[in-house]
Amino acid sequence: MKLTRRVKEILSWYESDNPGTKMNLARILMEGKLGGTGRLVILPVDQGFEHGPARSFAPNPAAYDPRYHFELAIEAGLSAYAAPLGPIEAGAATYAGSIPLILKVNSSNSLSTTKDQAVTATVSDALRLGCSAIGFTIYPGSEYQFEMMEELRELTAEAKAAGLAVVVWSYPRGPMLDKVGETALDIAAYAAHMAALTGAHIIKVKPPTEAIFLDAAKKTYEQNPVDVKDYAARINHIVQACFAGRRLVVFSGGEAKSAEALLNDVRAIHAGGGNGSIVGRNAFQRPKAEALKLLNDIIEVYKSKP
Ligand code: FBP
Repeated sequence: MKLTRRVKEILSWYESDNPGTKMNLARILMEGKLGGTGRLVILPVDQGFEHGPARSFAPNPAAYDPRYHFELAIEAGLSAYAAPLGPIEAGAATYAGSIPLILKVNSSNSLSTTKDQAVTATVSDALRLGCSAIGFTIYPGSEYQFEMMEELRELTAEAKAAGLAVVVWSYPRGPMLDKVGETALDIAAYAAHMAALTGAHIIKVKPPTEAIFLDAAKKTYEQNPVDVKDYAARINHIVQACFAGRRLVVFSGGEAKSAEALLNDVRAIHAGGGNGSIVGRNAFQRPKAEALKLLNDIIEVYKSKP
C-alpha cells in the first residue's frame, strides 16, 4: 500500500501512536473510492441496538441480513464498515480483508430510560475479527458521562497498545440538554473537542445547527462570532474544535431524508474542511441500487475541489 502525501500528513498528526495503529488508520484512509484523499465515507450499522430491528431495517428488508451491509460498503467503495459484535461476526470469514472494520464496542437501546451504554465487545474481539479500530459512543451531558469516559479511557489504552485505532461517537444528551441543545453549535463543538481530549483518532458528531445553547458560551460567541447562518462555517468551527483540524472528524447522516438534503450536508462538510460522512440509515434504508447511487454522489462531492 503506497500512501499518498495527504495520508502521510494526517498520520503525522498522531504523534504518539505505534506503527500498528498508524497502519490501521492508513488502511481506513487508503480504502475505497476516496482512498488517499483524506476524506472518508463510513457505513455504520448499529441502529438495530439503538432503534430496534423494524425501525432500522423494515424500510429495506434485505438489510436484516448482516451480510448485506458488508456488501453495500464494499460495492459502494467506502472507507470502512462499523457495527457491533454480532453482525461483524456474521460476515467475518466471508469478507475478511475486504473492507476495514470498526467494531462498535458499546451500545445503547431504546428500551432504556437512562442515557447510558453497555460495553458489548472487547479489544480482543476486535483483534480476533481483524478490525482496524474500535468504536465507542459517549453521551456528554448524561448522568453517566463520567463512567462512559472512564470506560473509554480503559478501552482506548488497550486498543492503542494493541495497535488499533479509536473512533469516538460523541453525542450530547442528558437532563440539561433539550433537542435544540443536542445539536447546537457550541454543544457540538464541545462534544467534538471532548472526544479529541479522550485521545480519539476519528471523531464522529452530528452536523451542528445555528443555535448557541449554553448561556455561559453566548458572550464568547458574540465577541468571537461564527457565521452561524453559513453551514460550512459551522462545520469549520467543529473542525477547529478538533485540535485545529489535526484530528479526523466525520459527520453523521441522521434519519432518512431526501438525497438532495443529504448531499447538501455533504457539500457543507466538504467546504467546511470536515473529513467526511458516516451514513447509516440514509444508505441501508434505501433499495440497494438507490443507496449505491447516493453513496457514489456523496463520494463525488468529496472528490471535488472544496
Ligand atoms: P445514521 O446515519 O443512521 O444517523 O447513523 C449514525 C449513527 O451514529 C449510528 O451509528 C447510530 O446508531 C445512530 O446514528 C444514532 O442515531 P440517533 O442519535 O438519532 O439515535
